Parts: sequence; C-alpha cells; structure tokens
Amino acid sequence: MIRIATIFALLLGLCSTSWADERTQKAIDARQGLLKVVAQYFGPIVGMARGQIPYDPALIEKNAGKVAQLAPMIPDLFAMDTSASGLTSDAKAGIWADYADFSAKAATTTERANALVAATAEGQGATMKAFGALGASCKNCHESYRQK
Ligand code: ASC
Repeated sequence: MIRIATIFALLLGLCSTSWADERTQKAIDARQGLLKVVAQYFGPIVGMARGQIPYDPALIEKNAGKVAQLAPMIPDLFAMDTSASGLTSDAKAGIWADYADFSAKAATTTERANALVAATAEGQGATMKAFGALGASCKNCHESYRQK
C-alpha cells in the first residue's frame, strides 16, 4: 500500500510540474503573440517611413489606433513572472523586478500611439515625427527589458 501511495505521489508531482510548465509556456506564447500582432500593425508604417510603400495617413490612423488598443495588454500578459521557469524567452527578469516601470513604459507607448492617431490630421511631417516618438518608446522598453 505504501509503495502504491508513493508512486501516486510521484506521478502527481510529475503531473503538477508539467501542468505548471504548460501554463507558463502558454503565458509566454500569448505575450509573444501579442507583440507579433503589434508588429503587424506597426510594420506598414515602417514601410511608409522608409518610402517603400506609399504614404497613407488613413492606414496609419487605423493601425496606430490598433497599437493604442493593444499596448495596454502588454502589462496584463506579462503579469506572470516566468523568469525562474527555465523556459525559452527573450524577456529579462527586470520586468518583474520593476514591473511598475515596465508598465509605465507600456503606458508611454499607448500615449504615443494615440498621439500618432491625432497627428495623422496634421500632415505627413507631424505624422512621421509622432511615429518616430512611438518607435522610440518601443525601442526604449526593448533596451531595458528584452534580451539582445
Ligand atoms: C518594429 C519592431 C520593433 C520596433 C522597434 C522600433 O517593427 O518589431 O521592435 O519596430 O524597432 O524602434
């Protein structure tokens, strides 16, 4: 009887370990997916800034609006500290050491995405200036919190 109980306890331990890993991997997948969606909306504006695709302020307004909706989800999806999991990710542990700063950086991105939406009414110069500020907020957070 004791041996069977021991085996059950071991199996339960194995199951709960893999259950925890699965939950952690899902959190990592979700936040990586979110940032990929952000990049999908961001990408065409990069193309316009580089002159690779025609300037289209209506599309910038739409896409920047989507980024403004998505950016507040960044702190939500990084709420779980996965730094001790051993699972592969580019997220630096500093995110959870200073989650308030991480969240503030995401909030700056939201503000700047909204500013870009507004700037599309003011011409190409103002739009591209606002886009530069938005890109700088992405870069600023990546430099602090994303592994090279
Ligand atoms: C992107 C992308 C980033 C940002 C950053 C802006 O399209 O994938 O990480 O823009 O390069 O500075």
